[in-house]
Amino acid sequence: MDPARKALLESLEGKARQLRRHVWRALRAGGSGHAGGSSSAAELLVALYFHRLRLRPQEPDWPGRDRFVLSKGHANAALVATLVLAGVVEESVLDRFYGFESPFGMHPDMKLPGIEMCTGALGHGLSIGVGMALGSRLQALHFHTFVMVGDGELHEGSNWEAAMSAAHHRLGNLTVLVDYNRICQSGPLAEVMDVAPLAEKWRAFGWQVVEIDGHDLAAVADALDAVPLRPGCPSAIIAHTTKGKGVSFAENTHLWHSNNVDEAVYNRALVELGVP
Ligand SMILES: Cc1ncc(C[n+]2csc(CCOP(=O)(O)OP(=O)(O)O)c2C)c(N)n1
Repeated sequence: MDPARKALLESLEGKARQLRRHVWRALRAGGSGHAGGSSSAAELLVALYFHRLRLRPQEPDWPGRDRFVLSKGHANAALVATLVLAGVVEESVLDRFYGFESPFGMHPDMKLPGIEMCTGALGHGLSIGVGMALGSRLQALHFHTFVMVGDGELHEGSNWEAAMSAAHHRLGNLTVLVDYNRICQSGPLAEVMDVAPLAEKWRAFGWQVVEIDGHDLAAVADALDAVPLRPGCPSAIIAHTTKGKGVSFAENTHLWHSNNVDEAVYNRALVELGVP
């Protein structure tokens, strides 16, 4: 492998590990939180922020920056952990998760620098992303918009209205990342309400699709490098992931969609994530 690529992947791997440690630290501070969907998104987020997005960490409002909307807003701990790693947000905010008057709560809050949109009511981020992508075109700013959605979130019909309009407007500057961990809040999607076949659905809505292992950083970086997958066409990266990835007792179960985290649980998680 090209040495520069190898160095990039090693650096991203370290950041993904650190991101997960930050997430659990925040959850410990808040006493609870969404470990499952925060952990499944770790590699997607670090590859996005430290490989693909054009950002100026010291100038978070730079008009030409690429936009990222975390539509599955309950994974905010992972987004804020990423912004801490990027130097956009102070690390001390991690210890104020759910704190009184803290800008760091369960869902993204634009009071924090680097947060593009307040989300959390599922099903809205992709419509917002369509608006941003249209705005980029109308203002000739040439930025790319990325939106991350959960697979359970795709139960919301508004996603499919947004998908239809993105294809209609030929938004080649819009990419959706689907965190396809196959588990929603109340159980496996196959039992609750399946979204499969997912790639076919996005294609039917006029999107160009690539499917990857969402924990394989090389695959994630390659997919991000490849978008737009076709000019004039919105892109969907369907990332197969594991809910709760990295901490065995939280993996592959809806019980860790959101759960309480006390000192003992936190210490068990840290043993698996590696103490820094
Ligand atoms: C409109 C709306 N309905 C319900 C909820 C409650 N809720 C929060 S997370 C979640 C499940 C989301 O599942 P998924 O998208 O698969 O999340 P992930 O596994 O990626 O964490 C639900 C129903 C919400 N936030 N918004």
